Amino acid sequence: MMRQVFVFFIVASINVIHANPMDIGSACLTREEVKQVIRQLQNDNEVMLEKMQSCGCDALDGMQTAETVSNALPATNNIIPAPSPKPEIYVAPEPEVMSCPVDKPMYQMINGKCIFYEEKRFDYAGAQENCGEVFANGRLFEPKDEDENDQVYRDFKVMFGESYIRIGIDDLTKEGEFTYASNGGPVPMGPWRNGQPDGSTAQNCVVYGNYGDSLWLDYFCSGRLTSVCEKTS
Ligand SMILES: [Ca+2]
Repeated sequence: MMRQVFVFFIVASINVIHANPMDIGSACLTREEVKQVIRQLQNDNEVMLEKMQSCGCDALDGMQTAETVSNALPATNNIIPAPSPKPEIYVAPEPEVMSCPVDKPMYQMINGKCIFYEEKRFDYAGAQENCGEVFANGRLFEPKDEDENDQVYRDFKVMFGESYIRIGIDDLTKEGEFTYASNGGPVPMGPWRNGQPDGSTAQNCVVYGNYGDSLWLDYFCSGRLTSVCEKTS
C-alpha cells in the first residue's frame, strides 16, 4: 500500500511538471532538469517512506486517520465560542472597621462602639452637641441593655470619679416615659436606683449618680455634668 502511494505521488509530480513546463521561474526546464527534479522527488519520498516504516506507521492508514480526525472536528465557528459578556461578580464591600483612638485617654472600644468620656461639663443639650463634635454622627451614650450599661460604666469608673454623668435617655417628650434621645425609641430596661425616677417634670434626663455603680437617676437637664459619648458608625 505504501509503495502504491509513493508511485502515485511520483506520477502526479511528473504530470504537473509536463503540464506546466514553463511555470518554474521565468525559464523552461530542459529534459535533463526535469529528470533531476524527478530524481530529487524520488529521493525525498524514499527518505519519507523509510522514516514511516521505521516508526511502524502505514502511509495510507495515516492519511485515513488524519481525514477521520479532520471530519470529526466541529466547524471552526463552533470551536471558538462567541465572546460572552463578563459575568458581573458581586463583591461585598469590606465591613468598615470603626476607627477609635483608643491610644488616647478617655476613649474605649466597647461592644462595637467607640466610647468617649467627656470631662467637660455641659447641660443635656450642650452634652449632645458636644458629642456631635467629638465624633461624626456622635451622640450621648445610649445603652442597649444592662450588660452594655454596666460595661461602659465599669470601664470608665476610674475616670468618672465621684460625679454625675449624662447619658442619652430622657422623658422630655412624655413625662415618665423614658426613651432614647436619638430616635425616641423605647428603652428595653430600667436599672434605676431605688426610689428613682422621682423628679417628675423637674428632672427629665438620666444620669449615673456618684455612688460607684451603673444604676440610673433622673436629674435636671439644665445641670452641668460630665457625660459619655458614643460613635456607632
Ligand atoms: Ca421626668
